[in-house]
Amino acid sequence: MVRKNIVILITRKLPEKIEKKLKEDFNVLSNKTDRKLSYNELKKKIADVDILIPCVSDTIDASIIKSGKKLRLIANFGNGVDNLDLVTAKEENVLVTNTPDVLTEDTADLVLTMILMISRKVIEAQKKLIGGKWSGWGPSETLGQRIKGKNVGIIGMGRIGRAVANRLNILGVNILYHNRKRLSKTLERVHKAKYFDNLDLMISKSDIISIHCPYTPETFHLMSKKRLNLLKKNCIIINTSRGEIIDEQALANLLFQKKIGGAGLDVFEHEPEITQKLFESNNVILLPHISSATFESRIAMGDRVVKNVKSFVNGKVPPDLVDKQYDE
Ligand code: 8YV
Repeated sequence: MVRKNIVILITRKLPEKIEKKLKEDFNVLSNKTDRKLSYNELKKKIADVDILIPCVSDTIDASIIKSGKKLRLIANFGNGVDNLDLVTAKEENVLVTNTPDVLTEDTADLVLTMILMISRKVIEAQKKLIGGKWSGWGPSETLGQRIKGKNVGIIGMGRIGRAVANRLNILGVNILYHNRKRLSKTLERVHKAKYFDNLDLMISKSDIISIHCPYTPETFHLMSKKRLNLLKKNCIIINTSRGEIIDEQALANLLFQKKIGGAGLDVFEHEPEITQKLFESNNVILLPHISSATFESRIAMGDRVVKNVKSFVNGKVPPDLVDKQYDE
């Protein structure tokens, strides 16, 4: 159904195929250069917009939402919604949708990649070789850690946490998990996962920790300086969720002083800024927020956005209404 009176603002350049689908039916304001809109640009542009399609790089706060006098739907291109002021959206009768499910497997793949690479010090080993510092095989050269039999603590056992557990089960590790709600007995059996109500206890037992909870006011610095000090000497910490969940400065200090085994970080507390000490630490993988960066995932995320927009315009409840989620 063509509804050219409906104005949609897409803040970043989405896959061509996705933008085309929206342009066929609606009046779309797109961002051809993909340059991130400044706060003021966004505030100005949103004035005549009915539907906003933002990304994780846009902060949609109360003032922006209130500037959207006609705004009725925020169809986030992404799973996490910490970039949006959900309370104000609700107060202003603006519905919010996201793109769950479709980036789960790709994110879990990246987690596994980092766990394996860090455990076996792949980056360090390659640096040595490329840097011309390899003088040949030695019995104690670049020794890593065996994965099999290790304890992996998963914080947040929602879709992504469980997809990570599935992959790790094949490697013969022990899965420990902490979650707001305990999983059903059946799911615990499927994932061979042991529940820890006490996060500190789980952390102190884990050889590897992977973070998969959403960023909310409750999870800000969940991995505080105090908690980070509970990590085992060789512990590896992986974060593909949100940087704000870890006290980045405290983590960087531990890594720099070699008090833990390593870290794989795809997200940072003040993106795109990164704590300098992380660059100077050994056995870290630092990635520019690429956990869902596959062609397949971006198209699937876009399709989810289109579905949410179209059902909203057709007067139906959008399938990925955020209000109905977040109870895992
Ligand atoms: C996406 C993410 O790339 O979906 C999320 O929550 O963090 C990322 O993997 C990003 O959100 C796109 O807006």
